[in-house]
Amino acid sequence: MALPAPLPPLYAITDLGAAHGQSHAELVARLAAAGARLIQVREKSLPDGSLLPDVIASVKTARSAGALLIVNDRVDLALIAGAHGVHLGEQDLPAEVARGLLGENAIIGVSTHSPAGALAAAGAPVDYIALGPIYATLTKASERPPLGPEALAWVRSRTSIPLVAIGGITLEKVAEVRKAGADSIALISDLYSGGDFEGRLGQYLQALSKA
Ligand code: 3NM
Repeated sequence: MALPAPLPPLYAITDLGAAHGQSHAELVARLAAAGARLIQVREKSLPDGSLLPDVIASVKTARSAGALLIVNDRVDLALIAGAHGVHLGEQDLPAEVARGLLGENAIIGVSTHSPAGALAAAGAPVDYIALGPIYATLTKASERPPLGPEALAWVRSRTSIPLVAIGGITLEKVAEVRKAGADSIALISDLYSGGDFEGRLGQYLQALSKA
């Protein structure tokens, strides 16, 4: 497992909806230049064949900028592109299977949606566990109620595995989720919604350096 310790405190996720015609790779380049060291390419719509060249370019860009590039859901694309790792949702391949395909050096993360689920996932061959939604989010259509930072704290007190907080995180919540035990915070809407995501990312890095 090739996850740096500690996990970079900011986990930036690409969103083509916010990209105004840019590719994932262009977003990755801008996120990395602004200081992101852990970046996920998240693409829920495009078919594999269309996405592949963009993932390959994203990996190349991230590598040359010294950032880690994680592919959401698609283990095959991560493997072909030589990504640093993959982030698995509940409907994706099991972590054991992804580990078998990607090897010991790959970074494998999983989404979990309850404190008990997060704790159970800590027994799988994964490098980090994402828990969410911590707060209400419009980015991911789901019936799930927000778990609150106390869910993070519950998991933190029971396992030392790196924890990523996701869902509805804003700049104002940084101190709270860090205090609850999040090693890293994953961001989509609050990064892009104001239009100047590089500036926003800088604000996050500054807030995280103190929290
Ligand atoms: N996964 P935003 S919440 C992609 O609960 C994703 O697992 C979640 O986006 C989970 O920062 C979420 O805009 C959306 O809330 C995160």
